[in-house]
Amino acid sequence: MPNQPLPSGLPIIAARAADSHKGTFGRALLVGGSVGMPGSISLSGQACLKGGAGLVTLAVPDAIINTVANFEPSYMTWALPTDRTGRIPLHAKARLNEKLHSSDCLAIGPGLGQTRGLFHLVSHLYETFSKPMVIDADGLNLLAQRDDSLAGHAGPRVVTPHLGEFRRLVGKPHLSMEDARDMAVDVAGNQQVVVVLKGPQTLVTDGHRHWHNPTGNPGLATGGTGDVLTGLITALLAQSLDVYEAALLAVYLHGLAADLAIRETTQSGLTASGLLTFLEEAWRDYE
Ligand code: NPW
Ligand code: AMP
Ligand code: MG
Repeated sequence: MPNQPLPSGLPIIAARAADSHKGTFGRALLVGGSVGMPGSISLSGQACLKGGAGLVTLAVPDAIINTVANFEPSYMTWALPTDRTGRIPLHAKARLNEKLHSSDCLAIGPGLGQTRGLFHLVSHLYETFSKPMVIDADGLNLLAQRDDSLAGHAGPRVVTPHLGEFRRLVGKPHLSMEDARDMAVDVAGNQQVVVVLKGPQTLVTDGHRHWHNPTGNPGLATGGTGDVLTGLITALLAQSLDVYEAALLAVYLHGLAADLAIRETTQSGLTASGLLTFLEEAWRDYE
């Protein structure tokens, strides 16, 4: 709740040094968006900026790049070198690799859509990108189509399913939230990933530790709030928090922003873009 003491166990972000510059706070690359869902990845990008990342680039399909760029001037946009099936043409692989090389962390999935080509892209990045990576939304739906959905990754990973996405990931369409919470701890431990199982009192677990988030409210039950969370986690990864700490603090701040927001907007009136505007106040409470 707002104006209450911070719970113990939250990671601390050090105050910015006077000689810091944008490179100090990391370069984040976020991949997503599609025709019909340009807003999702923009919400993630804006949250990533408000989460404090130094430089944010959104990699989006050519068809929506101008729309996405027009939403927010502070991030950069880059045309994802995919063909019409979502596959990366051979000649474009080097360009993508260069982009990945210059990024400190990666997020993939919000509004991405699901094609065979995108399945290959998500699998490839999951299996080869050695730096921290967040997988959300359609990124998770695509991973769920692999033989062993979360196995075989190349670096630190945060996955952020809601219950529907978690059911797909584990192949259990009727799993209850209670059973999903138990299973999320096992999955995190076995696959060495951080699982953020979203919902009321979102669970964050790495299999050894777990956190039941005290902030947040049903005002968050509206399209795009999960995309905001993805951007926030990515921002904290860019600032070198480890995957568990980044997920935990992002989930806490995201819920706190919602608690602060509904004092003005009401729960019914809260939107994902409205939520973004309360992230500043959440930071102020945290600091
Ligand atoms: P039901 O039927 O509602 O009871 P999907 P998605 C079930 C993009 N977006 N929370 C649910 O059950 C995302 O980034 C774009 C939620 C339903 O069967 C994705 O790329 C926006 N669902 C894409 O849309 C704003 C729960 O799961 C299914 C649940 C699809 O993402 C919106 C829904 O999951 C959105 O963010 C729970 N706790 N428990 C934009 N502005 O561009 C069970 N379900 O089909 O993956 O749909 O989450 O909307
Ligand atoms: P997504 O479904 O991916 O858009 O994510 C929804 C976000 O809103 C997650 O951070 C959820 O934890 C949060 N959320 C949704 N419903 C509730 C609720 N009833 N109470 C608290 N948080 C919620
Ligand atoms: Mg979502």
